[in-house]
Amino acid sequence: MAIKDVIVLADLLGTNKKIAADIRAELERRGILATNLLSSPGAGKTSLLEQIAVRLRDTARMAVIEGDIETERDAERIRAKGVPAWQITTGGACHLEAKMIAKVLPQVPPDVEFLFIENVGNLVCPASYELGESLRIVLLSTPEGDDKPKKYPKAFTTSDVLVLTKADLLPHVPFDVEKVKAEALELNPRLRIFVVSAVTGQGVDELIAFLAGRRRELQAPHA
Ligand SMILES: Nc1nc2c(ncn2[C@@H]2O[C@H](COP(=O)(O)OP(=O)(O)O)[C@@H](O)[C@H]2O)c(=O)[nH]1
Ligand SMILES: [Mg+2]
Repeated sequence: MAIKDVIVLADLLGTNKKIAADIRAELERRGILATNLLSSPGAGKTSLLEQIAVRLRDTARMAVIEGDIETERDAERIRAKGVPAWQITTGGACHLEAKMIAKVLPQVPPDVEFLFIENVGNLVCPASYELGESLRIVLLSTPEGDDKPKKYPKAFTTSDVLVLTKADLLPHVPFDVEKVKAEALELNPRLRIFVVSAVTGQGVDELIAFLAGRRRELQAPHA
């Protein structure tokens, strides 16, 4: 990369970081836990959000911002579960940026408690762009293979939570859960790891309990 390109990229990331910091401060002040979901396409982000929606919607206010290159499809899936959702289409960009979130935020009702942001499916560039989230979740599905954390380290080193999805397929695919856990923790020892299935519902309640705990921490006075 030429030096001028490096400077432009550093500038872009710096501006993004500032906007993200403002969003984070505002959302945390309002007691909203914002979670950014990263994964390759098809790892099960929307399916997990659908599972969370049917469990949370009667007891808590949740909302979803969907990111995709094209189509309103994921937002429609979430709305079909009775949860408000806004679709951002990037028209080609491989990740969401904080300024895109800032545009949607005025539409998010003030009493929302959990705001989920589903990033564009991609394990690479979304890792470099903060969106103002308080929590970052990286998802890895069992059919993708157990070698991915070391191959795409930034998505794992910048996340707080690793969700291993499609656990119901474990009998059918070669995927060593213990190896993935060990390699992911080697990259990032503070990762919390959950094993879930959107088909059987395995692990979803545990993940929701963790998210609820993180939201309570947001509201607790800082020590
Ligand atoms: N067997 C199985 N399939 C799943 C699971 N979660 C998602 N899928 C399927 O994987 C495909 C992609 O899921 P989707 O949620 O759209 O992934 P996204 O692109 O990450 O949002 C769909 O065909 C889902 O039905 C799961 O836990 N088990
Ligand atoms: Mg999706």
